[in-house]
Amino acid sequence: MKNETPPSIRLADYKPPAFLIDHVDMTVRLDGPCTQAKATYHVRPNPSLVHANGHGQLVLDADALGPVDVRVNGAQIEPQQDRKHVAFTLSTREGSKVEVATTLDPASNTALSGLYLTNGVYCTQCEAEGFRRIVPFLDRPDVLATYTVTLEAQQAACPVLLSNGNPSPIEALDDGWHSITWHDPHPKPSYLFALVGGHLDQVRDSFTTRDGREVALSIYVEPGKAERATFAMQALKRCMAWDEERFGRLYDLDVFNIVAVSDFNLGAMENKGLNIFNDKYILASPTTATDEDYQRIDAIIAHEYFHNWSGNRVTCRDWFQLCLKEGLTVFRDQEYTSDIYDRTIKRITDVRDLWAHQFPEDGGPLAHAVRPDSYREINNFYTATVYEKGAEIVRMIASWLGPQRFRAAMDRYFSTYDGQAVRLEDFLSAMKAEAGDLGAWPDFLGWYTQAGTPQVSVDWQADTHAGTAHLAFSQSTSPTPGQPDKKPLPVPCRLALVDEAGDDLAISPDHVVVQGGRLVGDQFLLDSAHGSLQFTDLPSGTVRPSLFRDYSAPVNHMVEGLDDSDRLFLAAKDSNTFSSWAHLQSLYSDALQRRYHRLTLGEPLGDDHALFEAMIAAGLCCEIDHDTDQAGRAATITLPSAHDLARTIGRNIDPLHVEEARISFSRDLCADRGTSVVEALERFELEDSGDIAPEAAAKRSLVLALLQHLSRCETPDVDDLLGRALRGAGGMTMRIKTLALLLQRRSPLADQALEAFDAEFHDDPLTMDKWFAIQAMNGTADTLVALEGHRSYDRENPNRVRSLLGAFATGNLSGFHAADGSGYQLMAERIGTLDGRNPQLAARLASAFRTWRTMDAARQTFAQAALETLQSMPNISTDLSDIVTRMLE
Ligand code: 0A1
Ligand code: ZN
Repeated sequence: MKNETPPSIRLADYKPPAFLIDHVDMTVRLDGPCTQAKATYHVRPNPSLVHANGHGQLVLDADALGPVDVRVNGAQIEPQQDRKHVAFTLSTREGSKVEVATTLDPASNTALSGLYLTNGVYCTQCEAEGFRRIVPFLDRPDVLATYTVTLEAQQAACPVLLSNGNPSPIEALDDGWHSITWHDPHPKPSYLFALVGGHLDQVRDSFTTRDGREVALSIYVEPGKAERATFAMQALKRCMAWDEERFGRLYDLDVFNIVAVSDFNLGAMENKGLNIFNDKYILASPTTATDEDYQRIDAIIAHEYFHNWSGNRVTCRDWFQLCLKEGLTVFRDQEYTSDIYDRTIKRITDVRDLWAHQFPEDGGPLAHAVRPDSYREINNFYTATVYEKGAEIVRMIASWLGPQRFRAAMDRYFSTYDGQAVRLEDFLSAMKAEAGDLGAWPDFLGWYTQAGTPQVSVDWQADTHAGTAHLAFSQSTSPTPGQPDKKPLPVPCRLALVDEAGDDLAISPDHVVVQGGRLVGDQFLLDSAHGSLQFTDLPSGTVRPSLFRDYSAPVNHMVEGLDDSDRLFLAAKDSNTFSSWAHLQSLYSDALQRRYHRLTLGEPLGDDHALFEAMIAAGLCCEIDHDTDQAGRAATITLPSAHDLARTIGRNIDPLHVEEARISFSRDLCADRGTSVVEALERFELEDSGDIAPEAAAKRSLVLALLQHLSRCETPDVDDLLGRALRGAGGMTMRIKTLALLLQRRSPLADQALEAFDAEFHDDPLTMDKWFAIQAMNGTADTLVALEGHRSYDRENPNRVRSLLGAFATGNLSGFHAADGSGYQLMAERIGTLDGRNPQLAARLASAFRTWRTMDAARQTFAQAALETLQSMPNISTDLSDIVTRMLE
């Protein structure tokens, strides 16, 4: 049977709704398979449209609903109903009261969109189009209504009943039932609706806003897990204070609730006043959570909280504008984490993530603009491009404006569009309005509408005798699906000229000739295909350029005219710590690529002695154990990831050689400078306090970065060292990471350590996810099959599935891309099965295939076969078919 490709929805076809719904009165009776949802809508014709005949069609969205009872102004009617719509005629002369009622079975909703049951708790997920799976509605973000929601349930089954807004007192009903009414005074789109009902433990606190309003804060977790939510509560209070201070944003309800659930398709959801979280991003204790887990909890709590303004108070007109809320909110959460942790490390981590996830997306078959102009399934656009590249664009705008102007522009944006559903153009117009004397406003919209990563080539030439230097820039972007022709974008390059002492030279505008762009402060804005800076009157001595400081634009840049010794100099001396990290990374990347190509040709790997020296100097110099910048040193000696290396190689890839290039580099580093590495480690005594404070975490990151290199040595004493580090682990970070290293080097100590972990944590699913993940990342398809039979595995829980199948497909280059096609085949089988149950999850897992055309020919044949098998499944979901089709096009 031939599958039909779902029709595309196009931005150009946007039409305002014919009717508006101002208020929703809703009653949900939570009663297992007989759950009832009833809603009354206060509907009026959209006054901004001309309604000719006195009546029009109200077409409500619906999805997977049974029969719907509809009444208009009290009278029952027979609507036209198909799988996706409920339609009927309404007066356009006056408002109408529309009542709808349906019966639902939340337990059978395995797609986790709409109203579903997770571990016995009723919960909802309505973004992007889940509300229509509860009741028929104008389920689009430009229909904003206030909501009054009454929840009824048996007191014994659902002592906790939550929805958006502020609560009225709970009321006892007959027969052990009770009810509560929540009222949300802030008009909101339906995707921000939420309800929760069940047995949950509560962690309480409070926050007083700057204007003196007391907000009751609660985090609800599954029974017995409250202790693990204390960090999350601290994080919540911290980010509420930060948003007041940094962006002047205050909270606007009497209560703020967070609920942690164990079945959730993504990270968390910003429903108004009732954030619902994947419990992975709430629950933490030092014995079960890693340093990264803690930081991610901080970041995600902040992200969802910040949406209260960037997303909820000012929302999106349509789903094409998704990055209006997501890119902006990621930028805000990045700024927050930079302030509370370490700004440079945060920038390095974010840039590494961008390179690892967004660059491959932008360079492959799933490439799309940050604001796409069409989509088949919106769920597939919650991507690194919309989120992370979207945040990079906001970062460019913020740094173009500078802190004061940007803050004024954000204030303007929030006050102008409060309570409205708007477009990116509106955001940009607020930014532009505060640009003051900065000159012509750059075409930042181009960054949102054009897909693909710009390649920027820079050529550096200096004449020391003449005291002149020349920087020539050119930019181009390769075609992406549906966008063959690309235009130049405004690319801000923050730069400095660095003298022999490592100091930045003061650049006087009188001594620079600028072409193809503008120089404003330390930013050169390249806004043409080609541009240049000609410097004169430079002081004597060697001068070198430091470019794209703090990664000032999300581009792939190559610099000609700087040799290895120049880059080593800059790595050691550049005063911009991000750039000095980036110089070393570019040297590692070149060395790894060289090794890769030699491996494919069977040639000797060569010598990277000078680079090893630099690495040791930067990463391990004196007093390392008392150094305050241990996290910086760890980042400095960490190699580009295998995926990043594969991306830079680009085509005809043999993943085994990619991995071997990295392994051999660490092995040779240890052969060359192993004594220094071991000595440095010995100074730490390998005792880990397990303390979660940032300084302790920084020390762990450095120890682990060193151990990562050492673990590639074949000498058996490395097993002892890793064994000692494992035994000395005071918390989960050292424990899981050293265990992963033992596993990676197939150490005889690994099995025993895995067993001990299993014995201790087998009934703690979130912690076991780590145990599954490290094995998935270091095993084969057979390993996965064996692990699927483990007592702690659950094929129906998204976190479990991601920890096993997701970790394998995205964290195990040679396993997923195995030469015999076994990785592809197993993944395709599992994705196919999963699709019937949870299409969003299946589609997300399938996107791991996106690099398939960069592999060697034999692997491509296997990958194509796997994808075609999926594509020909008779009942393939829209979600999965959209992803697979785009990958095969
Ligand atoms: N808006 C949320 C992300 C999110 C989107 C869709 C979901 O279900 C399909 C769930 C969460 C955020 O940015 O955090
Ligand atoms: Zn978000």
